[in-house]
Amino acid sequence: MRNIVRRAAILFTAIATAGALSPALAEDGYDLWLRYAPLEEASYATPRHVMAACSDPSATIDAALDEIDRATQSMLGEALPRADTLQGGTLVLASPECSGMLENLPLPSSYEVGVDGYAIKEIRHSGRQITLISAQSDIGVLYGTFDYLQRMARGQNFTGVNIVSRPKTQLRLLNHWDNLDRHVERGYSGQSIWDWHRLPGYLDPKYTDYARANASIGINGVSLTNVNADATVLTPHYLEKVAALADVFRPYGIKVYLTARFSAPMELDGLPTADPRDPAVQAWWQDKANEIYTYVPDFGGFLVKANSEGQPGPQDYGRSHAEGANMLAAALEPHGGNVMWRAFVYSAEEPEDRVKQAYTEFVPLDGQFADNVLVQVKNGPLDFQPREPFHPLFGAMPETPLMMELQITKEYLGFSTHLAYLGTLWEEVLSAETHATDQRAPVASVIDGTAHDYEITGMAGVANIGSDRNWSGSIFDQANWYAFGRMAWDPDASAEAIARDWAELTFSRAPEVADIITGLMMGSREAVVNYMTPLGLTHLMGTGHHYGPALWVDDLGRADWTPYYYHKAMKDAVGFDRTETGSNAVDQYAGPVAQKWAGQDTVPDELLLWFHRVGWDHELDNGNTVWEELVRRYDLGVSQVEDMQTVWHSLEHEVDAERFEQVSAFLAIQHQEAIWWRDASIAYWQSVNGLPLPEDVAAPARDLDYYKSLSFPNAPGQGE
Ligand code: BDP
Repeated sequence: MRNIVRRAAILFTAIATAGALSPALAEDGYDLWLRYAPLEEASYATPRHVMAACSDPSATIDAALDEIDRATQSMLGEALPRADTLQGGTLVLASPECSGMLENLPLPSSYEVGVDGYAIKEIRHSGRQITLISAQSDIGVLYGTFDYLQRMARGQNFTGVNIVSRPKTQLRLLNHWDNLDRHVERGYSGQSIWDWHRLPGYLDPKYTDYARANASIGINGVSLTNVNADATVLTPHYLEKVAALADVFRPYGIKVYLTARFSAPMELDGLPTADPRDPAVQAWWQDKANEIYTYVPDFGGFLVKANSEGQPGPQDYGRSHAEGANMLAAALEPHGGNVMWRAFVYSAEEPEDRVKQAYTEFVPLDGQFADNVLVQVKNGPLDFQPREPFHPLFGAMPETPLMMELQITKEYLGFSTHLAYLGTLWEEVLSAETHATDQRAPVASVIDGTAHDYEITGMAGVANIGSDRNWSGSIFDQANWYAFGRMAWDPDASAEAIARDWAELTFSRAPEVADIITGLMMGSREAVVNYMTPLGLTHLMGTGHHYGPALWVDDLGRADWTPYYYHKAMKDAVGFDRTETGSNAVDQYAGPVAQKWAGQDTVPDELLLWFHRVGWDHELDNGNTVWEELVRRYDLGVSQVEDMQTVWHSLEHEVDAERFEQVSAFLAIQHQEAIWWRDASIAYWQSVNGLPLPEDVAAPARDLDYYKSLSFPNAPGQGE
């Protein structure tokens, strides 16, 4: 971070000495990373014409051609002319579906690109130099087109280009937690973009732009409704609306999915039970699936939250998750649909340790799920915290395809105002070694199916999209949507490379600007961890809305909803003992991982208080006591935000005023709230441990009672 501050200072001086630069045009963020900013020079083998290798292009090829028009118009000043015959310098789109116009084009094999990957190559064909975007399907061509245009927007030189890209997962989904009344659970960017009331009559053009944005990063599925589901969406009145959205998304390769409320047969048709073993219930779901497919012939399937946080499920009838999932799977199977059954469960009775529950409930079911079921597992065992270890289910269910669920919306990382790039959080989890097989087996290899030879694979991200003009509530939150798509396509992708691509597309391809923005993003999540939950602390947020610090709360409906449950701070010690002497949750990990994390001296400091209960005077490797280090990290978090502000301000003349001002204002909010977190946390810990602050450390601005007295009944995004 210091480095970036230095680089930013240099840039600032350079700009000041160069005199005033022309102010960038005002932008409101609507165009996302698809701004296609004008290119100053066109020295990179820019094509002169475009042509699809088919006389009767599909809607998907049309979408690709439209995108090329739009992008080249914007970047080059005029849209590439369409060619009818092959000429030198033509950009050609081709697939087995889009063929017939040109003989013998060298299409990539399905071994190279799978069903929806692509190749972008400069080749000689019939004596002419052309650039060929080709695939095994039209969707692959569309993905290749988006990649090509984004590379052009980043100023890439295409001479001799030879790119082959193949997604490593099959199902790449956004999960919207959107209610039918347009409230978005954990949404911080306005209302739901699905305007159910005006659908199907009015198709907001935004739906098409949403589909374009998703296709541009390879997302191929959208679950439209909240996991805390409303059965109403399964009624004909709503299915018509769902079908209208599916029609808009189809050319972009996006399937729709719905959340299925397990008790729907009772709620919609008065069945006396929703027991998955009851033939009438099974028949109800079969009929319902058949009906849905009459509206949406390529319907993707159901996403289900069952027996979790009060949602109905098979356990209400003494049946297992597998029995519940398999009943829905059987209804979808004739149509080719899938069930995504969530593993975010914790029992109604209070367990000894909530983070153990999913593993305890699901591992015994390994091998019992139908072939078209995926179990969808959050990245960590608790709940999308700023830092958690990876979920112990990854690597522990070799017979059951596991999808990873990430949270793009920042429920626990500062809503839409805190700048926190989540690419680094996801990379940390995906690259974590599970030791699930004898080979190297990072979590990514479980997700892409290679560790256990899964036949279906996928990744889901809880969307951060709403009706705000900039889609995600803040400009930098768009990067999290973008990074999710890129990592779902390639779970081994580098968070830094993704951040750089996004920064170039979203702000500027000038290397010094992109460098600075990338640096800002790369350190941002750790700053949040430092001022909110350092050293493996977790779940310290305000009750219900999860806004701001509430470390002191210890008396809610159930203990495992309270912050106190997670830190258990007392005069002599702090932290949750998850070793043998405590809940032994650490034992759910494979041997080498468990061993490392079970030792107070071998666990990384970042996870210390997640796995261990230690004295405040416990000494860390750097010589600090836990208390000294906690305080140091809070201060570090605050100063990291200050650095982010300095860095951002250095870009004032490089970024258009509208986006510059919004980011500046949000960083100021983040700074205030980082101080709030620091002060409230320190005030609380001191009330428990009675320890003095290390020398030269500022005391909290207010007393603990003040922080406790704050209340935010209208904080956005609240749950049910
Ligand atoms: C928690 C959210 C809650 C969700 C739940 C879930 O606070 O709103 O319903 O996760 O994933 O993080 O089901």
